[in-house]
Amino acid sequence: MTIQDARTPAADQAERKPGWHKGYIEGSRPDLRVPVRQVHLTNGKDVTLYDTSGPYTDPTVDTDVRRGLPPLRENWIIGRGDTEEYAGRPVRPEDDGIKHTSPRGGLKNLDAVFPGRPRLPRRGRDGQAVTQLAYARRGEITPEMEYVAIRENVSPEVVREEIAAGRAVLPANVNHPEIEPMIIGKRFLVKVNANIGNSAVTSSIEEEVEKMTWATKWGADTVMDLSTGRNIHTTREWVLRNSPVPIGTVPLYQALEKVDGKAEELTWEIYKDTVIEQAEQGVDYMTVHAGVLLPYVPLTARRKTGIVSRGGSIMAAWCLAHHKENFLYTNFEELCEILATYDVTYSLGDGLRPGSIADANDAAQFAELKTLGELNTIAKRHNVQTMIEGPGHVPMHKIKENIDLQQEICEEAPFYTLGPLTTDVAPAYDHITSGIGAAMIAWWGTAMLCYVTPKEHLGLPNRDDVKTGVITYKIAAHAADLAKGHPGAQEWDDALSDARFEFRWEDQFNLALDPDTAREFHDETLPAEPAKTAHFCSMCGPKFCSMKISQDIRREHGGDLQADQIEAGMAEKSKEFAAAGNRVYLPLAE
Ligand code: IRN
Ligand code: FE2
Repeated sequence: MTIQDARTPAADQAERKPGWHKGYIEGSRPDLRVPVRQVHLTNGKDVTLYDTSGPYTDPTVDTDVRRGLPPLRENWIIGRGDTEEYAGRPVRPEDDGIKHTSPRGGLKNLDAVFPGRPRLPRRGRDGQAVTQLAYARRGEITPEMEYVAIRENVSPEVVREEIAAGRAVLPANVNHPEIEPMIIGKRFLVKVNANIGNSAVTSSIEEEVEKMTWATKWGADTVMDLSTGRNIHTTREWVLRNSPVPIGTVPLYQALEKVDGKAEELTWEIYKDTVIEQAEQGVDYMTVHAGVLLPYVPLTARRKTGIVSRGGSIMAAWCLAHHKENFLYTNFEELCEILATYDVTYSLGDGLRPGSIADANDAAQFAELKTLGELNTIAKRHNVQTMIEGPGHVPMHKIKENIDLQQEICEEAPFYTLGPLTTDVAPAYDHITSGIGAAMIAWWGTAMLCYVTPKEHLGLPNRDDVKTGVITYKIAAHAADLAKGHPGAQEWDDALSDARFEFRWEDQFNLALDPDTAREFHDETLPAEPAKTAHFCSMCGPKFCSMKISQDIRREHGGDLQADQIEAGMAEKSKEFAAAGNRVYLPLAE
């Protein structure tokens, strides 16, 4: 495997400074280059890590948020010859149905923002399904499939099979050519989604794009834009044109804005228009709360915390106001046809997920899951890629039942869960209460984890909360990858352990999920530069360090030690220890 180096100039490459840089693994065609994070260790070895940061970390790519990212997949999409450009429906500030206050968003601004990109939307020719699922079922390995195969270290045929069987999804709207393809399925690395948005006031393109790139910098595999309020269309356009990862949305939120927040005024037509508007823009997957059925609503009456899903409560309110069945359910087939022509992936929403430990695994939750199973079958009939959303708040002993039931009812479609939070008693620490549940459920087969930040239940996450949420979930995901034995997962741990054992501090930092914080913590107590190569850390001090003692023994007695030699070495160390006063912690000055 050859990895192209993105650094310039060439002289720098020869120098091989420790640290890391962006590299690319080339596939079967020159325009298929899979990004990786190449960590250069001080011992001359390289470690190759999965990279979600996009062209922003490639110094040879001149990124400009006002131009958008290069349309990486454009030639692949056009080359298939099954999509066409069409006039679409321009969304102007006056007719997107949302009351704007200045500065106005909409198409006018977009023309100014992305001048080089006349954006006539594409869709499947004659309404045909242009989905990765349709191709996989026909036996075709698309460039997108080859791309994720390289990323995941598996064969392209495995990717095709998993997609064809509906066990994996490759979210990639034909109108979102900028993304670096990724795959969600239990045979692959566990993925993490970060939610952004919720800002009432759109600040600037730079700030909106920054929220998304901040999450992908720390490892978010997808980002959901849950923005509400004014300039929603423009904000989403900025995010889409600059995102290297698939973007998800909940179209119901924007539809609700169009009727001034009055759920009972929602109609299928308004909803459908919103979905088409977002599909034209390039949204890769959409949460659809079609499983919240009228007869299920009373099942939540005696719950401790009722309906906690935003989308779920909107649809429940609509159902009760009209005493009619959920219009997302009754129009589901038509919705499938729309999604198939853009290759938008379903994320079937869990509108009745439990919002407390007491409500976990109750009748309402599992009734909805059964309906999601039916909808999954219908979606597949229309060649629409589908994943299933899951809870929520679930105590540890009730987690396994969730994934087992979902896998059975939904024919192994990828499960995408929000945590679950394993206890309700730790507001401000719900990234941890949920990280525990996330690690467990991912180990048992959940394909993607929706992050929870420390601000869950309390307020809007800031920059630090987003980072903490993503890192917490990367830990849960990687712990599951290890337990599942994903090819290559343990190499990362082994490289870090070696660096730790050999006191290669810089290598430890560069291999860490969060190098900045690791370095900062180390520097708090041992700031001097030589300390980074010193054979101790401040935890044990220079005279007492288990790793150092083991190394000393090895050095003195050679690598392959017999039991009695180890015994002897330990006895010697014991003597040294006693001579130094039998103190576990020695002051550094000694
Ligand atoms: C993930 C799993 N279950 C729910 N989610 C996420 O919650 C979903 O992907 C979306 O980001 C958000 C939707 O919340 P409501 O509308 O269900 O509360
Ligand atoms: Fe909650």
